Amino acid sequence: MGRGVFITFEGGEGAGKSSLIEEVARQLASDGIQVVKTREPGSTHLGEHIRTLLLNHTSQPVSPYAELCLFLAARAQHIQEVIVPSLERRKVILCDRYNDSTIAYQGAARGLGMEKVESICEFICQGVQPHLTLYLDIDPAVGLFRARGSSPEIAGERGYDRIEVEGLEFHSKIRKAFLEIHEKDPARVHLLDASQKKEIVCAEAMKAIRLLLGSLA
Ligand code: Z5A
Repeated sequence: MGRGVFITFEGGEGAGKSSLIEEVARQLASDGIQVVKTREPGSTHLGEHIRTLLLNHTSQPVSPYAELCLFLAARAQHIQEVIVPSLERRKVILCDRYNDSTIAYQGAARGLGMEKVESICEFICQGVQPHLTLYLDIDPAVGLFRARGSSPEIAGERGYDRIEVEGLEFHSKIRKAFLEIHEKDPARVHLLDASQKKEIVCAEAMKAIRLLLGSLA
């Protein structure tokens, strides 16, 4: 590997990204591979502040354009502080959400336009794109149930964050958008059936990752 490797994990809420990243990191580390686990929004001082602002359910309404700018500000800082230095140190970066989330959530579900948001993401990222994206595909009703054990329709009364609180229709738009992203670029975006048992999802993820690492060796 000349430089590091950048792998992103995408999917709707409760798809199992965080659990999968933990297990993939554990398996790669036991092979002696140096791994960096990171997430968006967050993982920098600025990014964690932005995360609090964005996901705080009690704050004032946020315009979809302001929301987009905040996610991208967190990303720009994350790229400069974490991703680029980790690539230079030849690490394998496992990143929970990146551009595809912005295209699906802000572009499709918030209605700002997938193509427009994609081109803004390209501008912000200055060529820093994942080598591989593992998209965990799941029926949103199943994902939401896993994440919170209840339907989104009653979530507002129970203190979920601003995005979690959105209804099933919103989360269905997100799944449709992720599927479109996968269909547009199947070489980068590898689809995993996230309704399967954790061990099976992880075995399929590791297969794709090992294939990538082998091709870059
Ligand atoms: N967002 C955005 O709008 N625009 C952007 O540009 C970016 C993000 C970058 C971040 O929230 C929010 O920001 C997110 C998108 C938006 N909002 N939503 N929704 P976050 O990081 O706090 O939330 P999340 O990414 O959605 O995480 P999550 O809900 O925790 O989902 P997950 O990481 O995919 O799932 P998990 O925590 O691994 O698993 C959830 C539960 O399911 C847990 O109990 C597991 O044990 C269980 N699980 C996991 N896998 C399985 C399998 N295979 N079978 C059975 N049960 C399982």
